[in-house]
Amino acid sequence: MWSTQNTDREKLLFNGASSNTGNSNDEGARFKNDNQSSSPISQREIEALTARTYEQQNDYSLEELSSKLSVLHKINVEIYDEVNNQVNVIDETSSSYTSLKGTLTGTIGRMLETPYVPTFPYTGSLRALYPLSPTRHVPPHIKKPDYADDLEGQPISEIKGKHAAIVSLDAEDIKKMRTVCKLAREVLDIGAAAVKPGVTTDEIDRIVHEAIIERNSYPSPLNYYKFPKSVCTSVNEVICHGIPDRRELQDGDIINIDVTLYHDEFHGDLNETYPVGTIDNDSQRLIDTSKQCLLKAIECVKPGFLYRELGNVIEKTAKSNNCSVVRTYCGHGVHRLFHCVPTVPHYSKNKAIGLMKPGHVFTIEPMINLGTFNDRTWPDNWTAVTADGKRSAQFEHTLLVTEDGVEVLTAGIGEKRVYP
Ligand SMILES: [Co+2]
Repeated sequence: MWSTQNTDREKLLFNGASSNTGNSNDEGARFKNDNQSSSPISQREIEALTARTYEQQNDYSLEELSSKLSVLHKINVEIYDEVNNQVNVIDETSSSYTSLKGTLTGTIGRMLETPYVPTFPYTGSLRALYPLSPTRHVPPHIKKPDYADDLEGQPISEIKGKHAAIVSLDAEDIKKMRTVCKLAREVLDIGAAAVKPGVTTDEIDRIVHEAIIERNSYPSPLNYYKFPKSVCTSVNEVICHGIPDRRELQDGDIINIDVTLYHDEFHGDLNETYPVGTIDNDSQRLIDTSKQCLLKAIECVKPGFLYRELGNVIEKTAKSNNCSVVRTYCGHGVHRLFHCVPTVPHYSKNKAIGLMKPGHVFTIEPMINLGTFNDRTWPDNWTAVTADGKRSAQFEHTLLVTEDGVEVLTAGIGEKRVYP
């Protein structure tokens, strides 16, 4: 699930700490929240809240901030308490309008970063539902990859090794890959069991996160280039990299859950797409086709096969089912690094480099669309959606090239594990 485009992750997000505007005539003005009604919040209220935060964060009046805070309370009492505690630590005598406003604006900004932007040309009917839940805790005994505590979430080892050759793992490394991939499969199955109408994607994130921690592992997506959650949940027209949020799954949705975890220095990566309740025929055809695309590609894997040939097999399968193949996101090497060489495009006539050799470990993860192959990215800088708003589905396995074929390291119960 890595982009072939070298996108600079622009600073779209609001940095709450920089607020220093506003006049300070209202010396001593004190925030009061006397509207703590527990009436349900409307989507319109959320939209008003998040839109303004995104575009005009520095122009709030104190009254506006107060009313926002009361909305926050309705959304999430836990977040509200966090904000309110910050307000309360400002000393009465020293709390100028400016500092109070700065605190409120900054905190609300952080709570609502990665916003829903009403002016953005959304391609389908799906919208993010913010604010996200607070960042989940990783206990100190869990061994983390290098980006986990980096301010920008940069995987330094990956960036350094960007142009390295494809490595062949030795017997000891392969043993560790088998272990981490088995754990990743267990976690995906646990996450999948929670899929039903009414469950939020954030709840799936919680379940996946806790299952990973229980297995003494780190959730690889968490803080990877600042990704805010522990798993990717991609619903309907989302191709990949969907961020778990407060939206409830609806009967008729499809959802892809992409789990990667890090255990004993290695990453294991897999994903699957699931129906939510009863889905329409086109959605079922899409899911079946993407799974078939992955299986047809796996059948090809053996020493001497060219990585670039996989795309021909996948695109032929997709086209024969009247579907298209996403070009922006590719499979990838995975072992000590989350994403590394080889790059594995899923479309035909690609120019990927490399020949398969025993000990290579990589993913195949075709993203298949009902309509156009073109993609767009939401203003959160992560969520990739289809350009026409039609649905997309995906399946992924982590694979080991053996002496005469392939071992599917992330195979599930009842799935073929060793080829030929
Ligand atoms: Co992947």
